[in-house]
Amino acid sequence: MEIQLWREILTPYDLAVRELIVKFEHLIYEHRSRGLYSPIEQVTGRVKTVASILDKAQKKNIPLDEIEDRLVDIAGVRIICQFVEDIQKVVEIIRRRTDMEIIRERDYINHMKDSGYRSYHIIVWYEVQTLEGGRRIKVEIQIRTLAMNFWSTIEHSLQYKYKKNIPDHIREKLTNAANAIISLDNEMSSVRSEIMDAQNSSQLHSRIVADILNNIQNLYRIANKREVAKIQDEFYRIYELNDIDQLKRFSGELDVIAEGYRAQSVPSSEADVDMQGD
Ligand code: 0O2
Repeated sequence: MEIQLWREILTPYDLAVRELIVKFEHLIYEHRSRGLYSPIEQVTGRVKTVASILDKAQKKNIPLDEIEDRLVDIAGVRIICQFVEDIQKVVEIIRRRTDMEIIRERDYINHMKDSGYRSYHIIVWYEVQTLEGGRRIKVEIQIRTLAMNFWSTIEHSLQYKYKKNIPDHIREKLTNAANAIISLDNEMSSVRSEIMDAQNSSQLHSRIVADILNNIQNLYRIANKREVAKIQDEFYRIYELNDIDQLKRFSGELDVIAEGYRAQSVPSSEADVDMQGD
């Protein structure tokens, strides 16, 4: 058998994981920057350690030179959602993407494993560019709720501690906890729209405040300092009212003032540009 240079073998997997994290995080950003609720809450990823690869190959009787063909989770990305309903939304997003091709899906949400494990798994082909050209990499994407992730993280650590032979009394507690997680996710789903509204308005609030402060900062450079100080005092007064409609109104008025100053300062700068162009 050829000598296996693990660092070289794993480099494209590392690239795939890092690229996919950026792409899924960008989806969060796209949703939030448009004021939309993001079905993705967090994204993490990892390349399996060599020890874990060797363990799994041994357990599944996979010859070392077939590892890359037969192990599908050397590269793993985990997408965490707030609500069970979000999982299917993320699955749809992945199905629509053209930069990953689905090899297979496993629904451990509706078909919980005997251990109590719940998660949605999608194995995809994903292409990375390396010095040798394009390489198609298999990546396992696990999609689950925050609560499911909490359970599986704890259970995974216990599996590691007890070398997969978790004592019965602990197994029983884990089963109880898995049932509690189902109830917790169901309870959260029943107040999903209220929670989403609360989060959306909190994001909207932060965006309006950021816009106002940005306008004040810009005005500070071009407007009369006393007028800007008055605007800032007015902002703090309205902020304390804790009323989003008042903040929106103030932000709109400030936009008009800022636009007025911008309009005043444009002719000279445009003239500068025109002169430079001549
Ligand atoms: P690690 O350490 O997380 O990498 P397959 O050949 O694909 O049919 P496989 O790989 O066992 O067989 O597929 P499966 O069952 O879909 O599991 C893939 C991964 O899901 C596991 O990878 C775990 O990360 C997770 N998983 C599956 N079952 C359980 C479970 O009962 N508890 C926990 N905590 N996680 C689970 P690895 O390589 O086993 O582990």
